[in-house]
Amino acid sequence: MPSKKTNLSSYNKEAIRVHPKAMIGIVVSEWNKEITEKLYKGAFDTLTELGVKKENIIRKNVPGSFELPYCAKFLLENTFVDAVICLGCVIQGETRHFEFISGAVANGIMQLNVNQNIPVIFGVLTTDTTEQARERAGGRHGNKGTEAAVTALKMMNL
Ligand code: DLZ
Repeated sequence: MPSKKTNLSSYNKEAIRVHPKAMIGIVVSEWNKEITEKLYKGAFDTLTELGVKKENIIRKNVPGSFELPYCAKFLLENTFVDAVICLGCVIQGETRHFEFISGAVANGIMQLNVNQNIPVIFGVLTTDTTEQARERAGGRHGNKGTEAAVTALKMMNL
């Protein structure tokens, strides 16, 4: 059971089943690219390690996290993905962009989940500082891209 102390970055491989034809979409925000590329690597490596074929992973880039729900919807409507993982990083700045963007993307992804039948995973870091984001993109707090990948596979198994 994941908690504040044990997160999904450490997972039980045996407990996760992957269909050989599983197809996953990953949408990556280009804003804070240093972080989101690490999230992507975490997600991609985890999916392939657990049995998803490289050629069955569709990557799409978007300019910022705000655009993640649109692109997730695009993949749901135009491809045969079994899950979509949205990866982004919103860092608190001097303006109120932070609240608007993180609220909108969380809400947009939640709406996709309740309105259709394919899981869309929220892999968006919302941090006060770049350092906090680094710690969650392969640093001492694990990699939230890995966690998003494990979550996608678990949701596909429901
Ligand atoms: C504009 C903006 C700002 C200020 N900060 C971030 C951020 O920290 N993380 C992120 O993913 N995107 C940011 N953006 C860009 C918006 O997500 C969006 O791409 C633009 O507002 C255009 O719609």
